[in-house]
Amino acid sequence: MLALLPGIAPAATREYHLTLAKEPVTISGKPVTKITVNGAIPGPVLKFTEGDDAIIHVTNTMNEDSSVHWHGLLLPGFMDGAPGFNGFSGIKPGETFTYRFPIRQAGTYWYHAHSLGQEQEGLYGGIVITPKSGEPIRTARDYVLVLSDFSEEGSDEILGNLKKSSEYYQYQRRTIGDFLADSTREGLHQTLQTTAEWGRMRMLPTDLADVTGYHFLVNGKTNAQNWTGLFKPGEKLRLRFINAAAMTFYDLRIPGLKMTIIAADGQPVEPVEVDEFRFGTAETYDVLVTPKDDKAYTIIAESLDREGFALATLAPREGMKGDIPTHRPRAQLTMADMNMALMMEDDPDMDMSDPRYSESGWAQSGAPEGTKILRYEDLRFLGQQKDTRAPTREVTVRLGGNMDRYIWTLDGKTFDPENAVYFAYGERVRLTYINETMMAHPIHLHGMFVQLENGQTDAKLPNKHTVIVPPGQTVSVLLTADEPGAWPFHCHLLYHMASGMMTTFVVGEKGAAIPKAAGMDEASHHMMHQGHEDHGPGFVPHAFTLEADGGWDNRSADIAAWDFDGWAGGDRNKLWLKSEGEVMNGATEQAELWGMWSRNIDTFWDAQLGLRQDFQPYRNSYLVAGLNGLAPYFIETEAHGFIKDDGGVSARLRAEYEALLTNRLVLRPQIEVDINASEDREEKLGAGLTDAALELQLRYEIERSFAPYMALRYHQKFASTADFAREENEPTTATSLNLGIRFLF
Ligand SMILES: [Cu+2]
Repeated sequence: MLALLPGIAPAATREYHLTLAKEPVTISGKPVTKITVNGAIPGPVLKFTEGDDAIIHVTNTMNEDSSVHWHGLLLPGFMDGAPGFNGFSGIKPGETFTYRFPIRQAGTYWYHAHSLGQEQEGLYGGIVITPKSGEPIRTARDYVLVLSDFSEEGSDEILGNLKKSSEYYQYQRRTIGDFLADSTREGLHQTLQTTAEWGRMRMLPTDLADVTGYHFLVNGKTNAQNWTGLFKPGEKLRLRFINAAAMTFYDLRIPGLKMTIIAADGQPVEPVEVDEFRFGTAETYDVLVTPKDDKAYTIIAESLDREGFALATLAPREGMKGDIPTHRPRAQLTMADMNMALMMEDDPDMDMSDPRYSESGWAQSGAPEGTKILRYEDLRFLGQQKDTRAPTREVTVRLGGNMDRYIWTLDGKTFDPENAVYFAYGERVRLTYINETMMAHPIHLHGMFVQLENGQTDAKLPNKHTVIVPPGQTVSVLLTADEPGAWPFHCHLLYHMASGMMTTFVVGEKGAAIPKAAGMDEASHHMMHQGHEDHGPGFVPHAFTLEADGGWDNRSADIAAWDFDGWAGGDRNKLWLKSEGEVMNGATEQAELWGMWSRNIDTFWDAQLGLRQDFQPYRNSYLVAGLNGLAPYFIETEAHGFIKDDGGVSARLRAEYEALLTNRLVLRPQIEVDINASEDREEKLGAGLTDAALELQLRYEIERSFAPYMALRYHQKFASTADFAREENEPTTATSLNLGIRFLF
């Protein structure tokens, strides 16, 4: 009977088999080993009809644990596919896991790995669900466009590099030249003031993307391979855009075509006509277009940092190509993008009437005047929201980060499976996201939609599974907590999540009291402790620099020197190793080795405790305690106190600054000062300031990991330390010029 009614499909069982494998692919031209789903990147588009029973068998042929998460789908927690949550512990090597869940919704969604960096490696694909009563909008053709960012580097390598330096991939930072250009344009005073403002906050105005070097793909195809969707002029097409990129925001447009947005994050919205929309990582948009001319139209998705395009074509015939765009200017963040509350805390006398506080740089897409760009405020739910209750409770989530260490936090904390936010079943809650960082974060909640408070009336608030929170801004959403389970809540930028920007939302069972953190019930405790080890990186992050050089001093002695410095360990606890020394005319003049335990105590600071062993000029052991971190104005600072084995007390301060002449040519002044509490006859050191060393290093970063440099060094002994030297007929000052190589590994 049902089958006879046009457009109504009977409930059915839809079964899919997905095979996950590691194999060589040559997407960018260079063969690299990546993860495929059924032999391809992306995996197949899974199609369902609302009301179907989905059965998806996922076979993991890789030699590491894996998982598939169904992004945006309403389903039982155990089927959500995030290891460590709801008792799901991932899919072991060689195993097949069968996901079974009823399809309770319609729209465009996607799936991806929720294990380490496997999503970036290729484990993603689209999901299209037809409404039970058929598509209400008839279109001649229906295309799925999965946008992604493909890297030849492995995801572990990318995360490792970001941990070494958050600027590892950034070659568009502000240089001395930019500063001079701004000074000429805006005046030195204002430019200095702006630069000082950024420096005090220890933030960069060019921080649009953490990772570069991507090839942007549409349905797995590069721009040269040009994915093409065919049409006959005058036909209405539905384009289902899925942003499956690991780290990329796009500005998306199709010059010559108006786009009518009919769904956001799979959920229907009242049609809104735009020329362009900003496309956050993990979001989806369904748009209608009606190309009228017999020509090729280019679909242009330009990455926010203007590093590249994901391009595709709509054409009446295969093999056609539309106009290829040139890059728009890169947006530059302004002080208006900074978190005002934080800034006021920092400087209560700040003049807020300054025009520099009013125009967001992040919002600038560089589109020509008159372009209609989708704003979140334009989104209106199609129909009426069922739950329009006012929230009875507010939960604030602060989005934080530390670019110096590449740690990302929610409420100041990195992911801890012991921590969760608890909700009673059916509770209506306002979630307020306060972005205290200079990056936009696409905040995603599993298992439930939130209603974005975008200024529309309660019944018209759009449903979202992923909400972009722009730099320095506050965004609020409403949540009806009606899906019991332990749901991941995280930033959908892959390396932000991997660096801590995740927590758990626990929704209690119907009729149960709101679970409390202290008295967490056994079930959710069990839910949260299954296999959470999956969330750490699969390697030990580390960053070591070795500078080794040789040269001549002012008495034409041959000098060689080394400086080895770095750490291995987690975000909180690190093992820090240091060694420096100097060889003059073949004899070791100075050599020391430090080993310290380093513990993060504040956003920008580590406390350190350990031992220092000197081998030359005197063999001595010291107990070391001190601080290491980033002071305001980006001054890398170290302060250590020493207690020698004979009880003598001394201290050393070191500060350095990096000025960019260009993005690869770096000038680094450095100062080091030694202080002794009392005279030390054995080491020929006086009390007070004993010596100071100044160094000016100019290096060229061919790569971050390999940089030749030139260093001019000046060393001076002071007061009675200088007297000791004079007694021994030794010089009290020394100057040297050295050439060397700096390695970062
Ligand atoms: Cu983020």
